[in-house]
Amino acid sequence: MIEPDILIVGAGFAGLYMLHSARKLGLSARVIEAGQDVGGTWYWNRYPGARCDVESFSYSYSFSEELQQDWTWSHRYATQPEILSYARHVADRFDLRKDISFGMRVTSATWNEERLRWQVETDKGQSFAARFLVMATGCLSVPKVPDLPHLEDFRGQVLHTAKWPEQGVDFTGRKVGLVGTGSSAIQSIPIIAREAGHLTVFQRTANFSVPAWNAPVSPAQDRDVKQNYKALRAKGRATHAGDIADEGYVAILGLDEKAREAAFETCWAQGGFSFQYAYSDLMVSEEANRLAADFVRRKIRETVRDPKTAERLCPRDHPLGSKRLCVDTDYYETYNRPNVSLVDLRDEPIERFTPGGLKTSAGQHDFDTLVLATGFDAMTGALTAFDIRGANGMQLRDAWAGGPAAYLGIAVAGFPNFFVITGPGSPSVLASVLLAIEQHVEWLSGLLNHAQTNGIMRIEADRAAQAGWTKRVAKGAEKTLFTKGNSWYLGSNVPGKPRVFMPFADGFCVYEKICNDIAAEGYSGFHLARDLEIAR
Ligand code: N01
Repeated sequence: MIEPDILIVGAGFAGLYMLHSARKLGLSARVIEAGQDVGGTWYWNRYPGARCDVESFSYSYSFSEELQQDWTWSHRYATQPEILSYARHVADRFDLRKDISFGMRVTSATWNEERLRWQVETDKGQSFAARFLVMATGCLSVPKVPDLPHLEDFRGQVLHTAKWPEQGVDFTGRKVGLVGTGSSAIQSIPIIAREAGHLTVFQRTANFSVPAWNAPVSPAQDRDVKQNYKALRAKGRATHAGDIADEGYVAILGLDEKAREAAFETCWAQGGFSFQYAYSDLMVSEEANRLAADFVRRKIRETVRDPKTAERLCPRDHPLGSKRLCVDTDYYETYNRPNVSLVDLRDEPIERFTPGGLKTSAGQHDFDTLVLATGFDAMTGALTAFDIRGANGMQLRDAWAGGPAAYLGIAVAGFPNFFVITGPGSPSVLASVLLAIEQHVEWLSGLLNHAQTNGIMRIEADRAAQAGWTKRVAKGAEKTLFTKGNSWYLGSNVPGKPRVFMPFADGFCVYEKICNDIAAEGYSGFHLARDLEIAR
């Protein structure tokens, strides 16, 4: 039995930084990682075209000045292999690997009130008893294969974007069917189309996508960012999106038609999330959102030559941004290729899979390779995938049967000494995730340090404080248009999952201030107990 101070689940960016921070506190730590290497999401998501659609200068650690000065990003948006090399570099640079068990999965975690430790079992038979359990399992780490009728009848190769074979897939000459039009699909479709004999995209919901305009980082740009990193990072922390990109506060409804079109064109030309970050009313006013959505629909019609296909690609049933905005390179252009066709599953629903493809209400579609770009059981999937039993034997999945509740999105009432990095109820996926991770790890390190110095052995979120926080998160989301689309933010893609908007929508800067105030008040909303107090 190994008895570390902290057991961390996951060696993605959250787990790596948590390990590094635990060591700095003088705590012993062990990381359990199912993959054979570090990287988390970037280890598993190797599909063609996988790259980060948040800019590299934001999607990188800021905690080490030496690291950010030494590492050079090749492109505005880094590819999956480059981000994976970065994670490996971090692991080596800070000598993290020696405290990571690779190829091992946690199967259960049970709180032992007498020992004030988490008893953790793994699929390799190795047991751990840790004072603190930190879930660094990621928000998008449990791939979702939907219930597709008679999928088992299909005789060809079936691939999921989030479980891509390490050796890659050669699509040359193949007939490919691809289900989904979220970020993973929108990144992979243009690349697969270039290789495949034919690609048929099966779309259920048309999605909004804006151009990435990806480009190499020039030496001058690299120099400039490195000289100004400190200020840029501070700027990022002060924004709602937690991103170093400019965050405008222009109200779309405050602009006349000419100014509005010019503003949309400017954002379009900048590319990426600036289109969402630029406006103060985009996610709160239906009218403002419709104007922006109309602009994107016009761009789709200008790009896609076949008017019928263009119309199918125009999203109509949700506000722009309510399903996560996609950022692409040549996505809409790809539908001008003669070897690409689009099937709208709203017009012709899937009836069943067949040995050679699938049959919709309109007829048979043949393919020999199926790509499922069908997403994840987001935000809670990894936390409810195995048995986590807190005080009184309560299971986390039962505690969350009506939807997740976590104080600050980091701690759960009834689950002492248990913490979630970027959990539901924190900005997480609505912020630049690397910064969201850093903020959580640093805040938690402050709490653990407080516990160390004050002899605190047991930390638990107060139930009433948690209920208040959950209400606040829901209220924040209700003020926005985020709740108006069927998205994984709401768990809509998982049948039976309670419809709860999971991220904190009021903004990263707002959230960080609340966390800091709570720390300054001596961690209000937490029960902090010394060993002796518990014994009494
Ligand atoms: O998954 P998704 P994803 N029949 O859930 C469709 C992050 N990410 O892997 O919308 C037919 O967005 C589903 O249709 P619908 C990013 O945060 C980041 O693409 O439910 N279709 C949808 O079109 C992203 O948002 C990067 O109607 C079915 C698609 O499958 C998140 O991961 C890159 C279906 C799933 O889209 C998830 O993206 C990639 C069915 N039964 C991903 N079931 C970066 O660059 C599902 N679909 C950082």
